[in-house]
Amino acid sequence: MSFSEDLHAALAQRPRRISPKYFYDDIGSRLFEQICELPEYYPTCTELALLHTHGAEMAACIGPRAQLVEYGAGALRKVRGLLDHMQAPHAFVPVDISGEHLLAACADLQLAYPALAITPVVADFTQPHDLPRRPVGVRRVGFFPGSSIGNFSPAEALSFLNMAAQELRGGGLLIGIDLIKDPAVLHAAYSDAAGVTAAFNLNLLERARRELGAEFDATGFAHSAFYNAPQQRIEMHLMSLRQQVLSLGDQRYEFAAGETLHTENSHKYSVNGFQEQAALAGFSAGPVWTDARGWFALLWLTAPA
Ligand code: AVJ
Repeated sequence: MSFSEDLHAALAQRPRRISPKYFYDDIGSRLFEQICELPEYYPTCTELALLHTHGAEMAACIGPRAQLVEYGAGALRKVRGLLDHMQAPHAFVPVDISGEHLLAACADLQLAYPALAITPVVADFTQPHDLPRRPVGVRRVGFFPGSSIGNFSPAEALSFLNMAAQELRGGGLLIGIDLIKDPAVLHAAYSDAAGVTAAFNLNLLERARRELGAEFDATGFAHSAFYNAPQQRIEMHLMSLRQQVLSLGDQRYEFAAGETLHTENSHKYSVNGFQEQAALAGFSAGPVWTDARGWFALLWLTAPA
């Protein structure tokens, strides 16, 4: 499905919702990198600190001669905390949907690690994809940082874990998850004072204007982010501030005042809860690294044999 097809489908259904993967055009990817620098957005700095402090222990779990597969590679900053300690890595295989961004990040990484074999794969890792073959004696290990798995519903998370369990058979998975915490902390992180998250959310509509010629009044939509406690997730919406029409192609989509386009879920987990999900896919729980505040965790999961 293309952005155009998915956006039409999103606008035609009720409630209206679209995949957060459409946030990440060039401008959106840059806005996300700005989010990662925000004082309120704790996941990135917390996870980087964990990788920095415990990278050697994590690399010990990964083991020698590993083919390290990163799912949804962004700027490739985090993997450095592992590469600095990995013993004779066989290859690094970042998989990302945004080809240009991926290749630029790989070029940067190669400068810092000239001896490393980097084999980028441009693909949507939630769909069937090919990876470079794994020679005998090479362990394949997954790296899924950033709590990106939080974008999936629990059912989608399980199908990702099932796919990963097959792909990483005999190896393991190092995964970052955002932990359940005071909603006030979450609200600040997803509605930052500088308005960067709002711009990131609204960029979805701006992207539709740029790429698809959508017509609408940008001042008619507001960023809304809140913690849905029973569902254990942050929800982001674009909320129409008044009755208005958004035109896309030859369709006119009417919004009532207060109506929303649901753009993202970001699920929060407990360590135990996540380990139980992973066990359903055949992973067994290993070491867990978490910060002193208990806000974020990196989990080692051993893949089935
Ligand atoms: C990239 C999905 C991990 O859920 O925190 C950040 C995306 N959205 N601020 C997250 C995001 C708004 C982020 N993930």
